[in-house]
Amino acid sequence: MELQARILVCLMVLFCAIAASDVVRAGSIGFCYGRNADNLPAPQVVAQLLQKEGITKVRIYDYNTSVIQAFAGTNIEVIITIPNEELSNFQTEAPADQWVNNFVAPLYQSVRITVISVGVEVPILHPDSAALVLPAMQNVHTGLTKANLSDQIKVSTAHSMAILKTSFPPSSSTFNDSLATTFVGPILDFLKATGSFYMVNAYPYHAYMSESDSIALDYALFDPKDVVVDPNTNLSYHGLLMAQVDAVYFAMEAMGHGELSVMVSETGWPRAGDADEAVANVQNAATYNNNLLRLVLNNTGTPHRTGNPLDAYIFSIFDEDKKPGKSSEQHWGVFDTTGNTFYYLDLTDADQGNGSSPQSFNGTGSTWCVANPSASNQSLQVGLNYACGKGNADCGPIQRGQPCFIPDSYVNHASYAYNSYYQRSGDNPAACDFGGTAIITSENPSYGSCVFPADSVGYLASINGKSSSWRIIPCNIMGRCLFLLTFLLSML
Ligand SMILES: *[C@@H]1O[C@H](CO)[C@@H](O)[C@H](O)[C@H]1NC(C)=O
Ligand SMILES: *[C@@H]1O[C@H](CO)[C@@H](O)[C@H](O)[C@H]1NC(C)=O
Ligand SMILES: *[C@@H]1O[C@H](CO)[C@@H](O)[C@H](O)[C@H]1NC(C)=O
Ligand SMILES: *[C@@H]1O[C@H](CO)[C@@H](O)[C@H](O)[C@H]1NC(C)=O
Ligand SMILES: *[C@@H]1O[C@H](CO)[C@@H](O)[C@H](O)[C@H]1NC(C)=O
Ligand SMILES: *[C@@H]1O[C@H](CO)[C@@H](O)[C@H](O)[C@H]1NC(C)=O
Ligand SMILES: *[C@@H]1O[C@H](CO)[C@@H](O)[C@H](O)[C@H]1NC(C)=O
Ligand SMILES: CC(=O)N[C@H]1CO[C@H](CO)[C@@H](O)[C@@H]1O
Repeated sequence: MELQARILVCLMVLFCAIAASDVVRAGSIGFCYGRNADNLPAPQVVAQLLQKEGITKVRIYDYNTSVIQAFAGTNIEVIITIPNEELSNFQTEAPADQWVNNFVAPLYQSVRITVISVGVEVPILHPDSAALVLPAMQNVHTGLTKANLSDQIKVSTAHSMAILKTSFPPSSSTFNDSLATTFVGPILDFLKATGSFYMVNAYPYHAYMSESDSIALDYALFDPKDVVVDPNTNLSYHGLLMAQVDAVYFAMEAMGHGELSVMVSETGWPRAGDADEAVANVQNAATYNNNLLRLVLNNTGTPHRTGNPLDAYIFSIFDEDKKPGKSSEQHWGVFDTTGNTFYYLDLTDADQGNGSSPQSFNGTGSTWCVANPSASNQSLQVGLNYACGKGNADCGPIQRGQPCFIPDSYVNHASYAYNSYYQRSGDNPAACDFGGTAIITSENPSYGSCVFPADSVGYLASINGKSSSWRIIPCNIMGRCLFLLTFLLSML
């Protein structure tokens, strides 16, 4: 081949790689982290759990510092919330600026905060506060703009499906008349002007429970055999959730806002309930959430917006024993408090939307050695004693008052000490054992100002090559590139 031709082919390959990584964005899955419970693991442990599972998005319902800080130094994107009761504190610019400057901006240096949800389902849950939502959104956005953070952090607010007057057929859906022009319209204008998106909490479970005579359970659970056709558009819906999301799209279009995207900020299925909630069971929860994962990660969008990646957050990481209401309300959890799922859940590619994976975190190929969170305290104490004693690990940062002392737990302190020992041994895997209480990870365990040292090239990376972050390039893009390449080669 001529040199020029070779260069051309190389450029072509490069172009295809870049095009693929730019164009392709599959839908992504996040998890809601409800904490209305008295038995949950520490936020730090939860952050480790999500990283271990390859979950890169989380939504919390307040702006609790210690919870947010637990995600520092991870690749997990965090949606934080200004709770409904606090909207009145954000009605003028000064306090919103202050909140952004004193709270959001410092945390943003180490935590990937991506969205601030200003209130949750306000017009339905607290109709009297509806007028507080937009001013608070505007003031927070203004504060972010002044702090140069408005590109990185979007402001939105989550609505329930109850804000729609009708939702079927999706194509005839509209917003509640009494809220449409006064409440929804100005918010949609704001979302458009600020490059944000619409958040909807959509629950086929609730729809089914209130209309079980007209909604088939299989349809609510995404059974492909159960198809519902919108008579106006002839679009086929395999799954009620997709019809709900399209209902929101159509309602927004009716308001002149066809350009906005919808994020499913909550969905899921309870795994247990009262006697009259028999469909709240493990099998249905597993079916719903696995189908949801598959559909969202498959990048098929909704029938009305095919190819428009749909991001969805599964409610919830854990059961919440303090949540009021029927028994189902306390059983939305996917993970038990030891970090195991209650049922099989296929989280493979859960991080696909971002193109990064736990193995490729930060792209450096570094590895760290940390304590296994399921090891007993007693055995961690033994390992800790060895590492900090004979092992000569650097245990200064885990002393009281030092950056890695908090969280004050065996698992955290052992992690730091184990990693120090492991790094000093030159990433020798044999040095990450400690009686089986240690594990090698490619996820940087650093948080806040607690930095876990690492070498630039790790052992795991070099043995299994998992350090690169190539994502799967879907056939259509790959096919297009192969075609171009073949075409190019045929010209040589
Ligand atoms: C923040 O969350 C942590 C962990 O759930 C909890 O212990 C603490 O009380 C919370 N702080 C506030 C101010 O709510
Ligand atoms: C925001 O960016 C502008 C222009 O780059 C700069 O002058 C200003 O100091 C920045 N403000 C803050 C709070 O970082
Ligand atoms: C519309 O919203 C108003 C105010 O929140 C509420 O009173 C009314 O019941 C809603 N209408 C429908 C049809 O949901
Ligand atoms: C839907 O399908 C029916 C039957 O095939 C057809 O008559 C009708 O024109 C179609 N409507 C649209 C909007 O495509
Ligand atoms: C993804 O979508 C395509 C097209 O609808 C379908 O053929 C394929 O089976 C889906 N894959 C998965 C894993 O669901
Ligand atoms: C990746 O991790 C290494 C090792 O901890 C660190 O030095 C580097 O700054 C990190 N890079 C990014 C982009 O976070
Ligand atoms: C282990 O120690 C931590 C504090 O480091 C404590 O919170 C936890 O309850 C202990 N676990 C057991 C099983 O004793
Ligand atoms: C789609 C998506 O969320 N992409 C993000 C993945 O993570 C990188 C940083 O690692 C962000 O820049 C992308 O926006």
